[in-house]
Amino acid sequence: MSLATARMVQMANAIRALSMDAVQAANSGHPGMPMGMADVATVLWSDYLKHDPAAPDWADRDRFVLSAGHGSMLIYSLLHLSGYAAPTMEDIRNFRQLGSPCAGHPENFLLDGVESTTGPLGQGLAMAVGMAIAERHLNAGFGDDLVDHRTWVIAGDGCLMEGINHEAIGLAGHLKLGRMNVLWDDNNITIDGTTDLSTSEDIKARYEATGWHVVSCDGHDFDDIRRALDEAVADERPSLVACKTVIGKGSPNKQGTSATHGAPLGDDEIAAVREALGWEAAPFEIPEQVLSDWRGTAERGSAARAEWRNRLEAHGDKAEFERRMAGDLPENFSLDTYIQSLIDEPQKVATRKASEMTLGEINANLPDTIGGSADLTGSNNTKAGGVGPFTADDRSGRYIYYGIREFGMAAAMNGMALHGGVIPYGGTFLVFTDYCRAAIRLSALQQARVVYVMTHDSIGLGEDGPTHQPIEHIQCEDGPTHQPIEHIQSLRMIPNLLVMRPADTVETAECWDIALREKDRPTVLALTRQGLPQLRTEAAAENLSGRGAYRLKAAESPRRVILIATGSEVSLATECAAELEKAGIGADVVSMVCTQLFDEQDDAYKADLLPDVSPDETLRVSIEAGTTFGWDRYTMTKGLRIGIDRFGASAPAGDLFEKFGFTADAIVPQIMNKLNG
Ligand SMILES: Cc1ncc(C[n+]2csc(CCOP(=O)(O)OP(=O)(O)O)c2C)c(N)n1
Ligand SMILES: [Mg+2]
Repeated sequence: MSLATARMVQMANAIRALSMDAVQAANSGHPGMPMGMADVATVLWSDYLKHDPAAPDWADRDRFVLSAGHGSMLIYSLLHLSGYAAPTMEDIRNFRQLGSPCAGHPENFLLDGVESTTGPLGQGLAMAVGMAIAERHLNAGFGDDLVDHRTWVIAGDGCLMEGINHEAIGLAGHLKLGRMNVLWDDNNITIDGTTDLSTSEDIKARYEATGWHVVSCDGHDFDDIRRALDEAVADERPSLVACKTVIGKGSPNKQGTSATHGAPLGDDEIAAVREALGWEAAPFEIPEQVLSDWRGTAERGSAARAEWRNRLEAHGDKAEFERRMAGDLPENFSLDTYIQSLIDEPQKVATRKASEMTLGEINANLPDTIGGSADLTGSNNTKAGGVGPFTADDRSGRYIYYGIREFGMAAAMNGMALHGGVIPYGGTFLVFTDYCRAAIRLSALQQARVVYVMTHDSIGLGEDGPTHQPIEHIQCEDGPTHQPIEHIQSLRMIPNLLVMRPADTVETAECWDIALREKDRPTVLALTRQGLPQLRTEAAAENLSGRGAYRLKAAESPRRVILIATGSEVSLATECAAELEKAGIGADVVSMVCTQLFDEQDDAYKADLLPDVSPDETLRVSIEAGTTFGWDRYTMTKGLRIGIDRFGASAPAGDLFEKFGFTADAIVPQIMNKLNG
C-alpha cells in the first residue's frame, strides 16, 4: 500500500470511528451506513466535491445530498473533518441530543453544508433532481463563469426501492441531467436483512432504461472508486455509480449484516473494530496527521472559490446574480398596479384562471420563477407569461412538463428552492396533494419557498363560466375520486405551511404576492375550477389576505351572525348575509383566506374579527365545501359548521351544491334555527 493510500485509509477510518463512537454515546443511531460508505465518501470529498468549508453558502459549490439520511453520522463526520465551523466535536459528542445540530437525521436548517433534510427515504435523491435542474437553468442565464457545478447523492437500497425513485430518475433521465451523480451504497442489506428478502429487481437495468449511465465499482478500493467517478463525470447522462460495499465495514463480527444498520455496536465490538483497524485514538479524538490530511482537502475548493470570486467581481450580472441567490425579489417588483386594474374592471373567473392572469404578470417581471404541472397544464393554468419549456436542449426554459409524477414534482421543487436562485411553482389537482404530501411536509420542515398550485379545489368542479380551457375533461361528474373533501383541512395541520383559498381575482393576486415574499415558507394555493364573482371591488390600503382573514362585509343590522367562509364559499356567504339582513339579522362576512396567517395576528385584530362574546349574542358560522373537522376552532363548539363530511358524488356542479346544501336557501334556515334555539 502506498503512503498516500495508507493515509486515505486513516481518513476513512476517522469517519468509521466517529460514527461508531457517536452512535454508542447516544445509544441510538446508524453506524453501518457511514462505516460502509466511508471509503467512497472520502474519495468523493477529498478529490471530487467542489466546496469550501470556509464558505458553505458559496453559490457555485457542488451540492451534496445524503439521501440515506439515517447515515447522518457520515455527513457530520465529513463536515467536521473537512473543516466546517460546525458541527464541532462537542456537537458530535451530543449526537441526537436536544440542542445539538447533529440531529438524528440531517436537517438543512441546523447545519451549513447540509443541503437538504433527509431521512424519508427516496426524497433526497428526488430533491437532487431539482437541484440539478436549477443548476442548469441558472447556467443558461449566467453562464459557466458563475454557475458550473454538480449534484452528488449518496443513496441506499431503500432510496432506490421507494416508488418516488421511479418518478425522479424518469424525469432526470428524460431531461438528461448529466451533472447529477448518484452513488449507490450497494450493500444488499436493509433493516429486515438481506435485500433478497424483498426484491429481485435489476436496478442497473432500470436506470439504464430511463436514460441513465450506470457504472459499478468496488466501494472499498480507492482507485476503483476514482475510475468510476471519472467515468460518471465524463458521461453526459446522469450517472448511477453502484458502489459495492460491506455495511458496517471494519466491524469484525457484525459487518455485512443488518445488525450494524441501526443499533450501537456495543463496547466489546467497538474495541474489536479499534483493534482491527489499528485505530488507537480515544473516542472523539482524531490523530493530528489524519486531521491535517482532512483539512488539506479544503484547499482545492478554496482556490476554486477564489477564482470564482474574481469572475463574479468582473461579471456584468453580478448584482442580479447575487439578488437571485439571496432569494430577494427585485426592489421594484409589485402586483399593486395589476390589482388596481382588477378593481377597476372586475372579472368573474375561476381562481385558477385568476392565478394564470397573476402568473402572467409575475413571470413577465420576475425571472426567478420556474413553473410546471404534473400533466395538467391546461387545467392548472400554470403556463403563463410566455414561458417556454425547460428541456434537455434548452435549459433557459422556465416551464417543466413533469409528467404524471406528482410526488417527484414536489420533491424536485424542494430541491430547486433549496438550491436557490429560482422560485418553483407547480400544479396538480388538490385531491392529489395526497400523492405529494410527504414532499409538501418536507417543504414546510425545510423552510423551502415552493408554491403549490392546486386546482379543482372542491365538489364544485363544474361550470367554468365564460372562460374556456383547453382541457376540460375533468368535471364534477368525475365524482368522489377527484373531489377533495379532507384535503384543505389536513394540509392546514402541517406546521409552517401556508394554505390559501382565495375567493376572487383580487385575493388570488394577493395570495401570490404573499407566497412569493415568504422566503421561508411553502404555500398551497387551493383554486377553483368554476367561475367566481369578484367580491373585492374597492382598493385596500394593504394586502388584506396577508392578515389571513378580514371582514369583507360588516353587518348592517345589529350583528347576530359572523359568517366565516373560504374561497368559492365566500360569495355564498355574502348571499346568505343578504338574506339574513332582509330579516333584520345583522351578519358579518369574514373571508378566511389563510387560517395560519390569521392565527399569527395579534389578539386585538383577532378579537375585532371574531369577538369573544357568547354564541347567543353572535353566532359564528363556517362555510367551506370540505370537511367540517376542525372548524370549531373558529366557530366555537356552539357555532354552526356548514361543510361536507362524506365523499362527493358524480353529478353536474349545480346539482352537487344543491345536494350538499351549499345554497343560501339551505344554509339560512339552519342559521335561523340556531338563532332561535
Ligand atoms: C420512507 C421511509 N420508510 C422507512 C424508513 C425507515 N428506514 C430507515 S433506514 C431503512 C432501511 C434502508 O435500507 P438501506 O437504504 O439499504 O440502508 P442500509 O441498511 O444499507 O444502511 C428504513 C426502512 C425511512 N427512513 N423512510
Ligand atoms: Mg442497504
